[in-house]
Amino acid sequence: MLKSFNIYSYLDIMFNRRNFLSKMGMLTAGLTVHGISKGLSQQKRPKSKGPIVLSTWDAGLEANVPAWAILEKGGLALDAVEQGVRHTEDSINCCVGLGANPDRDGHVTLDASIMDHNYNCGAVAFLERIKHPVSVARRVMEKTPHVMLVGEGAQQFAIAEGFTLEPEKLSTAAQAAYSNWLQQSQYKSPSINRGNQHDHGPFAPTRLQNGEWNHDTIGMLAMDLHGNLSASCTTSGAGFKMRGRVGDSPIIGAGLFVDNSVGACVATGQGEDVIRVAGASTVVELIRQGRTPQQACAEVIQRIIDIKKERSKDIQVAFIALSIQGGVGSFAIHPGFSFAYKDAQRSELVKAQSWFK
Ligand code: SD4
Repeated sequence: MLKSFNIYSYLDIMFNRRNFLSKMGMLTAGLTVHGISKGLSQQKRPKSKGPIVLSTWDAGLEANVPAWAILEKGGLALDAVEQGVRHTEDSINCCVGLGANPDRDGHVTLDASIMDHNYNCGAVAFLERIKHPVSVARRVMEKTPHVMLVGEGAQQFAIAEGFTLEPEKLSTAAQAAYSNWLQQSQYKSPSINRGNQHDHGPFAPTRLQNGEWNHDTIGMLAMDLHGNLSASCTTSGAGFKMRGRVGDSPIIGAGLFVDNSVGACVATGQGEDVIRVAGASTVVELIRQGRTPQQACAEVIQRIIDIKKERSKDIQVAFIALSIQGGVGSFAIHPGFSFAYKDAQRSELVKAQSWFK
């Protein structure tokens, strides 16, 4: 359940506790640049603050559960972020997995990515009829010399790896939404008005007929007991998008990025505007320069607003970030974005700060 508490105080408690460590991180990064330090791999890391898992939107609360089951047993962050978002890929919702809304030609096309603590990464885009794109992304990472496979080739690879080719059939909810959309059949990029109709911000959750929360793209960040970070992201992208459209989610450095010496970030919202600023990697680079995760997310959102100017009112973008010291941050353009946080003490939905109030 959403707890009513002040995001400033919540994040400040976390940041103040970790500010000292993050300054130390800045110092060692500087030394590394000048070749004086022993190198990051040999440096003594602060004791791990893990396990921690956080994920985007309200549905992240449920996705964190299977992720946590792995983390609390001392499992790998990589396994946690894969299993966590698979839970969302299995559910029927507007925006993740085969039950999601189709493109404007009526086909569900999926994008996903995953990255571990050793700069290993894998992604799939424009993938059809495969239930767990995040797991295909992991196979791309582990079994090919490549980082990304798309479309037919990604599907062929998935089948060769033993994934089932599912029938092409829209979920009941997606069929209804698509029929509704076809009445107008006007292509528009995802609009803030969609969410505002439900008073919950753009790309935002509404209740499905069965009472479950609907939601958007799921992105997940985890730190395991060993202090290693991983990230995952999976989505059907923008509902009723142009056929062939790929967003930020499968693009390493835009939708997701992990640098285990610094931190990790994942993005949600209008992918085109995340790609423009190399969103997730820019957030991580700012953390490297000494910003807290919160400051880094806010700064990249500000950059998007500076680029989009007036048009910022029509788009939503949000970032969540986790530093290697265990600091957490999030910032969105518009209100309505929440992320789900879990560690050994707490499991809660946190309302992100936003540029527009
Ligand atoms: C995309 N970033 O395809 C995804 C969509 C999303 O919240 O995250 N929506 O652009």
